Amino acid sequence: VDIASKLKTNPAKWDRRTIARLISEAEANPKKAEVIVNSILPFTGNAYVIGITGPPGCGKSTLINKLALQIRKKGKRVGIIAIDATSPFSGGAFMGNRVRMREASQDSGIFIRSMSSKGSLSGLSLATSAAIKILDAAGIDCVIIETVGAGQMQTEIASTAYTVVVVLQPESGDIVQALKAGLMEIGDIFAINKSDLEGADKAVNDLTEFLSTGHYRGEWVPEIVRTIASRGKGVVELAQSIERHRRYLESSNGILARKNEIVRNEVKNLMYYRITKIVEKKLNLPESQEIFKDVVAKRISAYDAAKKLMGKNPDREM
Ligand SMILES: Nc1nc2c(ncn2[C@@H]2O[C@H](COP(=O)(O)OP(=O)(O)OP(=O)(O)O)[C@@H](O)[C@H]2O)c(=O)[nH]1
Ligand SMILES: [Mg+2]
Repeated sequence: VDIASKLKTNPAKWDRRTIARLISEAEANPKKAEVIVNSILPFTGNAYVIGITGPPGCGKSTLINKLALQIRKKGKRVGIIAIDATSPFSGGAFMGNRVRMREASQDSGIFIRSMSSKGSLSGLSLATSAAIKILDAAGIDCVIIETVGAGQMQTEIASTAYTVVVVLQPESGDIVQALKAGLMEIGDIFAINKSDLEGADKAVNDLTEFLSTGHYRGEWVPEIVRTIASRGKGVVELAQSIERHRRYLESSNGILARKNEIVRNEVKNLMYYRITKIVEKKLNLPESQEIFKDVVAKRISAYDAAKKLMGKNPDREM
């Protein structure tokens, strides 16, 4: 199967069905993901990856919809991956994202895809990295990833994207929440969305004050942009800010540092995945059942059992 040539493309004609199918295959089966990624590797590395994160309901999808259309005006192709953090608490994120991005979904130069974060250790699924590469190899210039920045693990977007936009709304407590979720440290740009609502000035002031204490990574001083996503206000400024950050990274060594961080994170996730598989296999070995009985009977401790099992190689698949 020459996936690469199918995907790699006569730029005039990009095959959405192939992209969609490859992402589905990568999502369903890590072995397939490996085959796909390995075959398209030479064609990757050109797309610029932007992460958009923030608390639930702050307007991320609405903003991405407008941002994607703005980037399209420069003639670039845009891929959007909305990570659906389906949890018992937020059932409807998937539908919400779709509805807010309707305009963008009608643009022939924009490809939108939702992916589940279910079953991942880290919030972003293993398949997300594969999906980014598939879009990249298909000739997409810019990939935007939407993640909900709520839990502690959600800062992984910082190890996935080149530019991270943290979206906040001028609600009392939003900045405090963002602080707790570790979002303040990862934002290259802060969008105070819903600036039509009361409290926007205060939010900007609070944020400016917080940032003046130097709580950000690297030398780049995060920029603050006011937006009203629902009316498309501030979107040009946001796109310009992203472009400034990109130029900053490219003119410093920042871009290489980020690429290293991203690769490290990806390899780490793949290692965890493999180790998890091995642990599961070991737990199912017949000898393991005997070892569990030994622990129940207090002949050995759980610590000893774990050590014993670590030493056993169920097969050579590792
Ligand atoms: N007043 C106001 N409402 C907005 C603005 N931007 C978005 N909204 C509304 O806020 C609600 C949530 O918007 P979404 O774009 O779905 O927010 P989200 O952050 O993607 O939400 P989740 O993906 O569920 O976390 C919707 O009802 C939007 O219409 C804005 O600038 N001003
Ligand atoms: Mg959304």
